[in-house]
Amino acid sequence: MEPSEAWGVRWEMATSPLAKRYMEVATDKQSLVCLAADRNTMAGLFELIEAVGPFVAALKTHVDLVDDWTAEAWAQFCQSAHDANLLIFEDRKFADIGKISRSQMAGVYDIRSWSDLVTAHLISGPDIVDGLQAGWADVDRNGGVLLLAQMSSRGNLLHPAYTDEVVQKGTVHSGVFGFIGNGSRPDELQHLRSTVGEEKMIWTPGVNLAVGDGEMGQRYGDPAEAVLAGSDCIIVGSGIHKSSDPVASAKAYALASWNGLIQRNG
Ligand code: 5BU
Repeated sequence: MEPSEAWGVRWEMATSPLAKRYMEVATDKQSLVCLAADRNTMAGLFELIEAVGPFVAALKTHVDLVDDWTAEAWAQFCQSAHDANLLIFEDRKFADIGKISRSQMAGVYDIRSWSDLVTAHLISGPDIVDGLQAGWADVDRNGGVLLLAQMSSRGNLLHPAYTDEVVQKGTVHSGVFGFIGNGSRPDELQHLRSTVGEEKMIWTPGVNLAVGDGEMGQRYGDPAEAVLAGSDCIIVGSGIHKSSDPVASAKAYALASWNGLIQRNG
């Protein structure tokens, strides 16, 4: 199937080359799954990406939770992600003023040099997006920002009026790739999609085939329902990396997400 057929209006309206790249890979693999690779050792990460890389469309990292992190091992890990044709998304949740966020793209982890996407809160104002874009520009790379419009965790403070303002400011900024939405609540997602419009991506954590409450306030909704409600990518962590059979789980999430997309555009 061609991406234009699978994605319909989202493909037509997308202006971001990164979004088009993601939709192409997702169509090739018939998977709208972003793997949240939350393992604490480099060996665990390598094992995971080698097993499930073919069944996911993007890789989400938390570079600062790895116990035995080294720059060399990380570069190799990023190479494995490229080999599997994955965009690399560092879920850093930047929140500082623009110039400091720019500097935080460098530092020990040098996020600007290997990430294609990063998350940011808009709590400090819209200049954070320019700061992050300047970070990529400093190393002659392009990237996209996913703004947290909603979160999946219980009791979070991203209230509807805040969400609407994030969307208002984010939809008009070319450095914004899209928004993080709450995958656990299809009604919230539907509202988010109606305010975002058709151009920008909405990616959603808080999805699991076992719907309900997760650890420490995490909430889970059904992956296909999230896509039907307007999500373009389901972010799945423990549903895959803690599964007794990560490959079978990755395939199951891929199938659910792909069916959701076909149904959405059907
Ligand atoms: P899980 O194991 O599928 O619950 O992992 C979810 C991942 O998504 C994890 O890496 C979180 O940091 C990330 N996440 C989230 O769960 N909820 C949010 O609102 C945001 C990110 Br933003």
